[in-house]
Amino acid sequence: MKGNRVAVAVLAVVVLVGGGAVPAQAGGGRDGTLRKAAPHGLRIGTAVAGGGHHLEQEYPDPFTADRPYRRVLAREFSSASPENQMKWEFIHPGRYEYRFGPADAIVRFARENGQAVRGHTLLWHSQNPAWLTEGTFSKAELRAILKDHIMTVAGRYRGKIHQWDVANEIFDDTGAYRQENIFIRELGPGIVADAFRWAHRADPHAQLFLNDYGVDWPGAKVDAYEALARQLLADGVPLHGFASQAHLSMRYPAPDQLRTVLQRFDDLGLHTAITELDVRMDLPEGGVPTPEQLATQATYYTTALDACLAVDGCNSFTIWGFTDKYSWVPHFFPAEGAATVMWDDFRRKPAYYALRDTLAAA
Ligand code: 9MR
Repeated sequence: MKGNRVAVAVLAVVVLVGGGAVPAQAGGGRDGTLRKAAPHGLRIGTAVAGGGHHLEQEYPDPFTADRPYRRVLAREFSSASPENQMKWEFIHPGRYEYRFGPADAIVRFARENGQAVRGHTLLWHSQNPAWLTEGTFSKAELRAILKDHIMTVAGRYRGKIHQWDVANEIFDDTGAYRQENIFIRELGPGIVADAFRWAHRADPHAQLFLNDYGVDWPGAKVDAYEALARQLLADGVPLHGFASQAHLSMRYPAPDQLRTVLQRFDDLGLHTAITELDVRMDLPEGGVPTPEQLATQATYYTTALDACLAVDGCNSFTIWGFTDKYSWVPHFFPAEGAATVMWDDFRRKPAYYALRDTLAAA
């Protein structure tokens, strides 16, 4: 899909040697953007900030209130992932009550700006409303509740969603089904296949994904996903993709095995994607990263991007927010931060330029 990278590199050299006026990195000049630099067929996305941890901050809703933020969002990205606005607790606050306004606004904005939307998420153990987790339901009721939710939410955005994270974080690190997931605990793991079937019925054009963190290297969790994917495909379940969220920390090595992981799912005929990339680091006293830290961070970002570029069916590359101003990281990892590609005022970090150059060269 993204062509033979060696051939592209050779072509670039030929252009340079030939002395032609064509810049070697067409999309990567000073005024380029990530979306313009990206090769055909690869969506470059970001989380669209709102809900979740933002609700506890003093600033107003980022997506609706911060105009410079919206400008960068429109300019730089060809895909948008509602950070919290499509999650159960946000979009389905009462058993018979849906709140679509904020998600509708993102879908409209995306359409106006030529952006795809990644729907996030339909089946997850976290950020579920109390009426669901604390209610008393029979198994039949619970099943009907999940089906109604998926048909209603995926149905509302039918034809407008590029990819849905249908099942999010369903395995723990040992590869066991997470028992915190109310649907899996009460109804058994077979509910995962049903969720995909319902999502496909609601929106036949959306690519339906498994999505998780901690799958950037081979191990029990990746094995569990591969086994599940094989089973779902063998059973004719509409599964179309596997995604690594890729929440990375510089406390651990760069994700140099991510390509191998993605390839395993590509080999099954699935799309792959990076869906929530960020790279957090321990901040020195004063809170400002050193130039060395920023350079290392850039290599983590490009290692993840290179993994996607190297795998044919990897068609979506999303960072989990583009500015530190709104990042979830410091609120969940108090000693770490600076995880995104732009400072609070949207000035670009080395990681931004590294991504753009890598895209332009691909
Ligand atoms: O960025 C999201 C933050 O605003 C929420 O408070 C948090 C609650 O769990 O969820 C964050 O997004 C998560 C995503 O939905 C799933 N993968 C992990 C992300 C980071 O926690």
